[in-house]
Amino acid sequence: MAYPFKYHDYFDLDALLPEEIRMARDAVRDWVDREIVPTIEEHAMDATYSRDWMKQLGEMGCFGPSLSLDAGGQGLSETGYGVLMRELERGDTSVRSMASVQGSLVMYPISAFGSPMQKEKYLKALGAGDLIGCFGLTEPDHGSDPGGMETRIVQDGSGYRLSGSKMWITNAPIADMAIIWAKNEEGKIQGLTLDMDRPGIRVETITGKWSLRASATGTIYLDDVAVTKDDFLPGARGLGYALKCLNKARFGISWGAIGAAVDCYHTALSYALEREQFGKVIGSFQLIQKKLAEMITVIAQAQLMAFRIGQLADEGKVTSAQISMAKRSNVHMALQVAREARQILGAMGITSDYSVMRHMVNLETVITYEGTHDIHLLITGQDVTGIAAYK
Ligand code: TGC
Ligand code: FAD
Repeated sequence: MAYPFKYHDYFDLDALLPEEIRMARDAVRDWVDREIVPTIEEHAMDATYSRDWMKQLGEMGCFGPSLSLDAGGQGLSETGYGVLMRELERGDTSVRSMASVQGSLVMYPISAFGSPMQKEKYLKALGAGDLIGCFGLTEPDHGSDPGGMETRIVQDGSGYRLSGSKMWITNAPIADMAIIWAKNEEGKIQGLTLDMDRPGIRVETITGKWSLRASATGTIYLDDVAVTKDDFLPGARGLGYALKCLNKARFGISWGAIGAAVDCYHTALSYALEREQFGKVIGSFQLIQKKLAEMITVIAQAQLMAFRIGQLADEGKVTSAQISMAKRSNVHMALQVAREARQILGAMGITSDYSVMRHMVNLETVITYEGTHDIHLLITGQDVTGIAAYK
């Protein structure tokens, strides 16, 4: 095994992967170890990122890996997509977020709901990382309830005008184009593609984040932006189409969170086997072993859930409720593992000498974006009772 210690796969699930996915996994693993691990603490401390990451992620096929080659993807399975997100998030959630947004929230809707012109214009360039996309659904007053959005498309002669604002948008400050969701005059939600250099678009970077510090997050202000029917995603009319994109990204997150958890576990295990107190390594104390044993148990459970939803997705059978359960459960698991790992490291756990505090604060975003922990619980509640308790 190439990584006998660093990568923890208790039930040897990766042995079930076909060779092409293991090769893609190894390429991404090596890149994370080479490019991300040595620089990420400094980027996170300084709230910076490297634009080169986008191009390099494109070269490795990390954007929409399960989309077809024609659609800018790699033609891998959905499981393959999950594996790559897991590898990226072992480095940092910010990097996995870049890939989630570009592949699942920008390329996927264009490939599934776009016009031939939109596909031609954007897909290959996005897949290669030559263009950067973002996805604007959330608004200042509408997060969990995107159906209440206030961004509007109104007819203006032969064209239309788009007005409103989108907040908390990953990659907005560096994006060349956006997928924007807005209501038309009949109150129907419509998806659009929008080049960010259009007059009337202004982006403000959100500063002061303690989480996802190596990711650019912004607010997009849309002030009477001129759009035409050619900008509409012809196949995306209704909130359900935005939610279909979220299913793809949530699936990737349910795998990605495992990467963050594995890195925290690995760090804690290594530390516990070196750090001595009372004349012994702390890993010899029962309470530390209890923490480590419970951590690897919940990681293994999450890996099993991720593999199974991967299989279901590959068979075209996975439901959005199953994805919600996996997103909620695996992100919660990762946050618990990060918190336990931080305790094992004692005071060192709060420093940038180790990755755990960074993962821990990143996971505070992951448990909120793409549907909060409680919204996903209510989706499960609705799935099992048939009653929506969130409205
Ligand atoms: P509701 O009336 O239940 O549904 C509206 C229509 O959508 C259908 N639907 C779905 N379709 C596909 N996939 C899903 N997961 C779906 N869930 C619902 C539904 O059947 C209905 O269809 P139709 O034909 O009857 O019209 O909608 P609602 O307004 O009551 O809301 C339901 C709720 C609360 C579950 C939903 O709004 C929700 O999931 N809220 C959470 C919002 C969210 O996750 N936002 C994420 C923003 S993007 C982001 O965070 C990116 S971070 C990326 C990164 O950096 O990695
Ligand atoms: P709110 O919806 O205001 O929720 C606040 C609290 O109320 C939560 O605990 C929630 O669970 C609870 N709550 C809400 N409704 C109910 C209910 N019915 N029953 C019980 N409890 C409820 N969005 C995008 O569109 N694109 C992006 O690229 C993007 N990137 C993001 C990046 C970062 C770093 C962050 C932090 C967020 C990002 N988001 C993005 C936004 C994200 O999806 C929202 O923050 C999320 O959906 C929650 O919305 P909110 O923050 O407005 O919280």
